[in-house]
Amino acid sequence: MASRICRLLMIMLLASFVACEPPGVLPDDDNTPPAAYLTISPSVGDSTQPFILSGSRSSDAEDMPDFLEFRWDFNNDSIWDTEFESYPNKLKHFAVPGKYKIRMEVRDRHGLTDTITASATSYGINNDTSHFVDSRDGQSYRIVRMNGVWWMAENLNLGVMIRDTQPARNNGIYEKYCYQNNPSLKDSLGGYYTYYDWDELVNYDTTASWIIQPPGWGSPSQGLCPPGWEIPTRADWDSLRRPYEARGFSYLAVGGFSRLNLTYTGVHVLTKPWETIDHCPCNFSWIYFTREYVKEFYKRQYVPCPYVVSSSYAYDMKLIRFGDDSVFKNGGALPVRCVKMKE
Ligand SMILES: [Ca+2]
Ligand SMILES: [Ca+2]
Ligand SMILES: [Ca+2]
Repeated sequence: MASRICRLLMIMLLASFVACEPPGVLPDDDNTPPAAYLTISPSVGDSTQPFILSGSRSSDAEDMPDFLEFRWDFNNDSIWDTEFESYPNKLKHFAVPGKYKIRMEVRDRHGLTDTITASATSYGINNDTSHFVDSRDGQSYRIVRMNGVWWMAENLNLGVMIRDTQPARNNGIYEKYCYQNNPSLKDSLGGYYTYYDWDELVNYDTTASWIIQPPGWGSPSQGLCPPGWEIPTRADWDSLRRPYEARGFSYLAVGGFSRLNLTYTGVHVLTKPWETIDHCPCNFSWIYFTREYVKEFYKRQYVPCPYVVSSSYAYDMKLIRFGDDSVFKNGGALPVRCVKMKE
């Protein structure tokens, strides 16, 4: 009799367990693990940048997203750095520069889990900096190494200033223009060199170094750059830009962590007032000479036409043919950055 009562109690107890299970939840046997999905935005940033880590696109066949829980291992050392939480996002700073592998685990209501990793790169101030003295006139330039290439971190300032009503000439004198005919702005702006026939900048060298070459094949073109330095090619600008694209222009601009201090500038059109609206000396617009050739009709003959590299906005960097309206017709003057010749 006692054992019957006991069995009855057992059955009632089991029944109560079944009855207590919330409606809509499947028995464990039919449950499947969730699928982890992790995004990090941005994936590259500086050490002041908040990174958003988000598991919100994780899913589960049985559970609504709101029922999933997440925990985090911010340095992928297999030690969880948080408990399970229902909120799928984390905001994280990486104060020490480096590449971080982040691990996230998602758990459904039955305790099944899935993990995933993703990477974020945090960078700090570029300490690969130095100084360089131009042996021709003793001027010192700050230089920085970016992606293996040494760049001048100031605009070239070689030569004597001529007023902006006067074209540069092949007279054996290095000639430059200065913003508003004011040479005291060297520190921020340097010199401007005329494109008038491109010749002053290339120092009237119309010989072999200026023959048309496929991109990346051009022989070194010193032009007015210091000995051992050359006018950047498109490939140089690309190598500068691409690894840093996600960092935004602020990385390259004045005060940016690259210390390249790209500044300014716009184009100075000879005999016209300096542009102050679209091309103000400011941190958001700059145009520099670069060495890139396309054989095209220019000035009544087919010549290698150099391009200039420009940026106006955070992610925008483009090459413009100098004769385009956007750079103004009939020449003009532009600042120059030089890169160290590759060995
Ligand atoms: Ca599930
Ligand atoms: Ca950890
Ligand atoms: Ca000259």
